[in-house]
Amino acid sequence: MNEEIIITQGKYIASAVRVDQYPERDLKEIVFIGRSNVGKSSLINSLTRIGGLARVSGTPGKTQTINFYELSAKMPEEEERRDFYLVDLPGYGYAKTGKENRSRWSKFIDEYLLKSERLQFVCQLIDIRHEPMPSDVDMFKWLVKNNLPVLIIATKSDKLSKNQVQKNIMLIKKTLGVLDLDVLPYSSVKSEGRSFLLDVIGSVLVE
Ligand SMILES: Nc1nc2c(ncn2[C@@H]2O[C@H](COP(=O)(O)OP(=O)(O)OP(=O)(O)O)[C@@H](O)[C@H]2O)c(=O)[nH]1
Ligand SMILES: [Mg+2]
Repeated sequence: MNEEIIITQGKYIASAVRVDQYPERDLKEIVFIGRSNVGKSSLINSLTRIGGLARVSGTPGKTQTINFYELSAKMPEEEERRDFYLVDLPGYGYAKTGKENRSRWSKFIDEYLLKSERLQFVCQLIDIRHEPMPSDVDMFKWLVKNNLPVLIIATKSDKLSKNQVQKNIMLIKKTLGVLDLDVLPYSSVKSEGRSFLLDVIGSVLVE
């Protein structure tokens, strides 16, 4: 059985640091958030299977604006495509040019997260290899406090054994303080977790 949604197109559409720069179409949005270097841009590329769509770098702080990608999805048993936006955010917990820049980033990120009426849910990415950092915990609590639906994605799962993946998922739940939280292991290299995430996206697109 293959009832998966299929991404038929993906293109970069806009970069924004202000509300008037957000793209015009009234499409549903799914946003990716996480520390610098956690793998947000890589995940967007793996999901769309368009290499180089979002720029990936070994240097933290690559993404510095809110970047919108417009995707088209072919749903099972539907002829027409459904368009939506994936939104890539700058990483938190890192600033190349010091404190001032860091606070400006978080302000326009907060503004986006709190004001976008198109936002369906937030994927918060956490590196599966390490215990969540204080900035991860702060961000998670802030999202919950502001009633934003969150899916925790534990990235770079290919770097650990199956056993370690399970152990570290427990550690993530404990550190975030929610033991019955859903945490999705994800590997952009091996596409692990991709079908699950596409299913979740598919379900919000048909709502
Ligand atoms: N092994 C492995 N490496 C990954 C994976 N995802 C990302 N990486 C690597 O991690 C580094 C950072 O990836 P990015 O996707 O640029 O991270 P980002 O979160 O967008 O970073 P910023 O834009 O700086 O916030 C790159 O060297 C990627 O190749 C993964 O699933 N597995
Ligand atoms: Mg990035």
